[in-house]
Amino acid sequence: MMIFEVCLRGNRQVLHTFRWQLARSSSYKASISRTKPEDHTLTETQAVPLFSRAAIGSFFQEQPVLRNPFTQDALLRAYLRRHLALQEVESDLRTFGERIVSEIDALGRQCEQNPPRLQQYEAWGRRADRVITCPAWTRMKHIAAQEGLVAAGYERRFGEWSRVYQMCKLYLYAPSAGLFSCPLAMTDGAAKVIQSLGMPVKEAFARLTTRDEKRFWTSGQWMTERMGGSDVANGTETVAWRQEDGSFRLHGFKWFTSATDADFTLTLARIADEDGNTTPGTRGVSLFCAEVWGSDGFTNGIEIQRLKDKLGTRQMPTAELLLDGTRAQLLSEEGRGVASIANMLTLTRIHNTVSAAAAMRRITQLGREYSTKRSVFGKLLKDHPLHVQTLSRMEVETRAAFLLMMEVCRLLGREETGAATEREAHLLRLLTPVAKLYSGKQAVAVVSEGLECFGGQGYIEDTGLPAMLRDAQVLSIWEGTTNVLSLDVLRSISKSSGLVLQAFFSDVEERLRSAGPAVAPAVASLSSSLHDLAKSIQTVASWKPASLQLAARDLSYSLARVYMGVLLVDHASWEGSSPADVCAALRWCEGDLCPVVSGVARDCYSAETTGMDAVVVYEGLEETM
Ligand code: UCC
Repeated sequence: MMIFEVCLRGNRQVLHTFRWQLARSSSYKASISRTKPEDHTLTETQAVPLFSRAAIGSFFQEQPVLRNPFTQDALLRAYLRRHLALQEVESDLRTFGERIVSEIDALGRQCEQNPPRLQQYEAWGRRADRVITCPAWTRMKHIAAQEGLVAAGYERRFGEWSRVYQMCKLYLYAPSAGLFSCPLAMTDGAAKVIQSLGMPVKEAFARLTTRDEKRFWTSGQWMTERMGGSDVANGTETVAWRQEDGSFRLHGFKWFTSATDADFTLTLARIADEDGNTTPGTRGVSLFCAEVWGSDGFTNGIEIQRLKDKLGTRQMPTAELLLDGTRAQLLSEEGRGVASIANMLTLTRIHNTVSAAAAMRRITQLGREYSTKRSVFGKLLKDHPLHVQTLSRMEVETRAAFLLMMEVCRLLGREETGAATEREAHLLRLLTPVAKLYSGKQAVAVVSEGLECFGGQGYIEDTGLPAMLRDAQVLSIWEGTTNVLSLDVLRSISKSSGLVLQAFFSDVEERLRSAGPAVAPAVASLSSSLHDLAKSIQTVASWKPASLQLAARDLSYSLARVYMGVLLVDHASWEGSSPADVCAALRWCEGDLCPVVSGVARDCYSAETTGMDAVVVYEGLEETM
């Protein structure tokens, strides 16, 4: 925008420096162009009326508006029509969508703008260890209980579809939740663990799964220690000392504890024997639970060292904790800590997938809405085919992530109600890490692309858009990074002696057999990818672990892309599908579905390749050390 600086000189001295937009008024343009540079003199009457508005111009871009995320989501509504045509579910989600627009979204913004603080000491020196959160965060907790965002998964009002119903609510909620979705994920995971261990702490379970906002508890998940991170089994230093009453006192340092204001937590520690010795490795790790706060309002033997200064998720307190005699109860069998907390990981990884799909859906909805009101180069964005192509690519990614997320939730619901076949149980085990690792990456890419749809405004804090990207970035990190989850995919294959892959192939083949003619090119592409994938898997199956691990990420991506493609085809083949469903399936299958196939064909995972990678990465490192 061109701005002129003009000095006004009148009968008095120089008055002010004024700035105005050259382009605002054509009569102005004409008068300026007739004026020589040295004659830029205006009377005060001429300049001031313009200055009062013209300095910032009269054009204001209409901003994107959040509309009811349920009514705006054609695929979600179609999915429910197809699988769970219940008026009660639809009307609850519609009402909840309205609540998100009218109340929850603003609370989420308030959480972002008023991040938690740590009060370490009281004024007179006594340790306080209090996490001070904003009123909106507390309100989120009440809303979560009222809406049954955890409870719905345990009440099982819709039988095997209860998880689908619960996760649909969370999917609508997550992008407006100010990250309260995180404590809810861990609360759900803790309830699941307690249930799977035969309800050793009934009162805690009741509180974690209640709709009563006064009784509702959230849970933390303290797994990460300074040496740990991904390697929980070797990095856990916390020691548990047995007490006479059968409880334990924990001593250790937890390096990364999310939603530290939680009421309750699950955590890992090594039980010390009478001589104070502990067992190393995974066999030494046991699972405990503890209440975080005492009835006096002080912590249960916990010092909060500091709150983490994070890229995103700033709405939520994440802390370093010193456990200094924290009273805890043993939950798992001794030495079965990692295996027992795996149920929590399954749940939080599914929640992560829900949040990833939800972030994609929200940015795509906003970008689409904005395209109908932003005009550039003489027409609305929606009339620029290149822009629509970008939105379409975002939409296709979102649909693929959504369908995979729903499938995992459907399988979880079937498993929990005893309805799952053996094949479905295997699929749930395989698809949980596949969905988490792939959707986490997709969310970062789609949200980043989405920010571009708003041009420079996508980079401006008070639009709320940058926070979406910051918060998306964590989705590929916590609950297992992409590589750790790729290794979990290998773990699921080896632990099941390949049965998870058999389940995958038979399910995919079955779905492709019932695909409709409208998606024939997609089916052809999927069939040929499936054939190549099977051959590649046969090849890598005989490899040594090191090469197998090198192929793990590409293999996981291939499983994700093929399965997403199959779900898109399956949905598009339903008699109630829309033209958009068909186009999305066709578009998805135009891409490279199986990166591992070309990797195997080009011998990318051999020992020599490892050498090549190291050469590329470490050139010059010595000079800088
Ligand atoms: O990051 C964190 C932030 C919390 C915020 C939560 C937000 C949630 C999302 C919200 C959305 C808004 S908390 C920290 C997260 N940390 C991790 O996720 C750890 C990542 N590391 C791994 O997953 C590793 O692979 C480990 C810890 C599981 C590796 O442990 P081990 O002991 O070395 O591995 P093993 O020996 O293979 O497994 C030990 C046992 C085995 O069982 P058994 O003994 O019966 O054979 C495994 O089969 O654990 C079992 N196991 C599993 N079972 C391991 N992984 C799994 C699994 N995924 N499913 C079932």
